[in-house]
Amino acid sequence: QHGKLYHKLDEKAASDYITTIPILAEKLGGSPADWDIREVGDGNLNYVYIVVGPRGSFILKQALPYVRCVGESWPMTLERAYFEAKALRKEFEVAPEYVPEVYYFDHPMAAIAMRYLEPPHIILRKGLIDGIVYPRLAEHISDFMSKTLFYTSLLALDTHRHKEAAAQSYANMEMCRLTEQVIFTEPYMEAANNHWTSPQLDQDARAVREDIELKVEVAELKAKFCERTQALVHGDLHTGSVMVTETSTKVIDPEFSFYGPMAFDVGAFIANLFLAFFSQDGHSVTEGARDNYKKWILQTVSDVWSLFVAKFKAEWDKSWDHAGYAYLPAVYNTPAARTLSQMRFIEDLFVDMLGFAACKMIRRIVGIAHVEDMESIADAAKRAVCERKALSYVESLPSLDGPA
Ligand code: ADP
Ligand code: SR1
Ligand code: MG
Ligand code: MG
Ligand code: MG
Repeated sequence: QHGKLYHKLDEKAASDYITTIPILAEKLGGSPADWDIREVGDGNLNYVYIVVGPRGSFILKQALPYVRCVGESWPMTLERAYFEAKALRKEFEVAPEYVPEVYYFDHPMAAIAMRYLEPPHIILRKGLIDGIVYPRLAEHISDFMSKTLFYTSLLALDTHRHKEAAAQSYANMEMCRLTEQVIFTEPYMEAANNHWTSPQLDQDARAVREDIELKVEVAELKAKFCERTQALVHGDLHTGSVMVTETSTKVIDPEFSFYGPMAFDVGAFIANLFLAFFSQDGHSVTEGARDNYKKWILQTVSDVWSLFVAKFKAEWDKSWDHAGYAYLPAVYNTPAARTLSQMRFIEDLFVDMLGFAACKMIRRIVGIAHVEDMESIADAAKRAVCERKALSYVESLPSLDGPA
């Protein structure tokens, strides 16, 4: 493509850069003096510019050769932008309603131009902190997950296409390695990156490091994360990777995408809903003011799972006679065989989903990267109470029954 060799953008450099890419300049219309460019990145890793011109707009996202929230001391591959663009395109192919369209990808610049999800779209996590109900969220996100996971798996693909796609995704190993480190390893040892609300949670963090049964389960989940090439997973599907309005749901930021266990995505999303739930008492202005909202979050957890199962099975039912190679129609040729196959598949997914959800909750309380749901509770004592409840709830997983 047209990009020069890598150079880091800022607002001015982004404007100069866009003038060299005709399809982007044309999308904006006018001339550089008419363009409004603003850096709005609030994620942990990258720079994100909103670019608006007289005719149109887009988002320009650029990876840096390091982890933004840590700095240059933690180098990180620019290739993450390539995997993000590739995953966005695949997700857009199978679930276009839920994904911003990619307009342009510049590999050497590690830069992606994509649809600007215009206001009133906001990051779901912020909406959850503000107590906003999203009536279509469970339906939409379960649709996104069922389609992206089903259509990239061996339930839909033949062995060659599945292996080829999986092999290509293996190269996103630096991002997978980061996840291994910050989700499956560091929270269970003394690590300089770890932090928690201290001194309130000192004992709780120690208990996590010393819980042998927990650590053995986490090792098993880590092995599944590293070894299971089941489907193209988003890889970072928390509530900061979803933008919403009352009627629209869009999934962004799949830079961690790889062929991994389907349960990793479902577990990530549900874990972040639980974190939102447990943070509510910290945001409640008067006691009980968020009680109805808490009920809605728990209902959404339950709906996400049950709608995901229903939608995933529906895709599978449509495909039996031109199925992927996992369950060939000649072998699974009776309703009984098909029903049992689906039941076993979903049971396995459920157990792994809860396990991954547990890991995701723990890492957000005692690991390197916390969530705004909790961090925005200014009173440390109040925050610690919310975080402790979330950590204790993890022990009652595996079961999706909401907290008493
Ligand atoms: P990171 O990889 O650093 O987490 P994200 O892709 O999550 O970056 O983007 C960071 C922020 O930029 C998001 O929280 C959101 O506010 C904004 N953003 C990203 N993509 C879009 C988009 N397509 N439309 C509107 N805003 C976006
Ligand atoms: C350095 S850890 C940064 C975290 O932010 C990303 O969004 C992922 O969740 C990653 O684990
Ligand atoms: Mg992000
Ligand atoms: Mg990201
Ligand atoms: Mg997480």
